[in-house]
Amino acid sequence: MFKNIFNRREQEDNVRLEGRLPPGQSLTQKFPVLHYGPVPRFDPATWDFRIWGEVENDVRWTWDEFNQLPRTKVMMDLHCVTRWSKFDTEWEGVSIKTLLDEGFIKLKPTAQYVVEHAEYGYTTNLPIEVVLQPNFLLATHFDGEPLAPDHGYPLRGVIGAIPDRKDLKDPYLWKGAKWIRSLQFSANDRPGFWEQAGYHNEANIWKEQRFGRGW
Ligand SMILES: Nc1nc2c(c(=O)[nH]1)N[C@H]1C(S)=C(S)[C@@H](COP(=O)(O)O)O[C@H]1N2
Ligand SMILES: [Mo]
Repeated sequence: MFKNIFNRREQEDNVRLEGRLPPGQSLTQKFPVLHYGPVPRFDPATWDFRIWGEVENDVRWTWDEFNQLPRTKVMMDLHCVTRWSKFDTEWEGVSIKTLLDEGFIKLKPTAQYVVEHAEYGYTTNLPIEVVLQPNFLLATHFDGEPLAPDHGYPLRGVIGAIPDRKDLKDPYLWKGAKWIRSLQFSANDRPGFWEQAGYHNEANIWKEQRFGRGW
């Protein structure tokens, strides 16, 4: 127990030296649960995932169909706007870039932004450029196991920072919707749940864009 506390400081010093600790963040060894509202129930018989909006063809996948899509693994550091960071987390799921490259979806040239829609109406928005980066995933698994219900089972958007990829845009974790049910491609930016509540629209972790409109 005490060993863990000292160990935490040591690990935090390490990631700071490696340039992986964004300003105002501190390392946690736990996996905090953070969301607004209740945890939804999952019914595989009625669950679907849709991609719609500025796309050539709307798609709708059942849970079985979703699980047959090509899969990707990525290691990322997670950064929550409430100042905890969790390092070296492993995610597995479906990459939007792969769906695009392999012809599972086709965008209209007007598609510029994306809205993630989750159960109970939670939404969050990102520019298309960011959801096509390797640090955004529609994730079914965390650290080799299916997501826990309160971390988004069966499917969540997740966005983190990949070490040594400072070329990518790195928003805070609220830009990954747990219990995600659809992706809407849009011609214009549509601020989501926290963004409308005053969180920063861009949410860049390195610039500490926590609050303030930014849009
Ligand atoms: N559906 C939904 N997704 C959500 C949220 C939420 O309130 N509802 N909160 C976001 C916030 S603020 C954070 S920090 C992360 C937390 O993910 P975790 O609970 O797995 O740590 O989920 C994000 N996704
Ligand atoms: Mo958060």
